[in-house]
Amino acid sequence: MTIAAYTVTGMTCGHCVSSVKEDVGEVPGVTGVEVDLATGLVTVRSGEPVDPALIAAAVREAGYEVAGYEVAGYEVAGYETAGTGTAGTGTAGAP
Ligand SMILES: [Cu+2]
Repeated sequence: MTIAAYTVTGMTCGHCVSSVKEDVGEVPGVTGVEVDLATGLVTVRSGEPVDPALIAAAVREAGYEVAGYEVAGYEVAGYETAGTGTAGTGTAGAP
């Protein structure tokens, strides 16, 4: 399983969270989406790595922007990662 953490900007309320969850959840291969409204962190679980461009497109479709992302705790080239946290260590949410 792959866990990727995306930093999404522009979300302000529960409706925003729902929109992002819905659109990102429709990306092929995605098995789970968790959103932390306070931090803008969107945790995406998938069986195999999903092209970040597809996630970014889904986020944009929902009306928001991806500011950065990390896969399994390390920074990935292509987006400027906001912050240096270590999301993706498997602690986001109980099974
Ligand atoms: Cu909202």
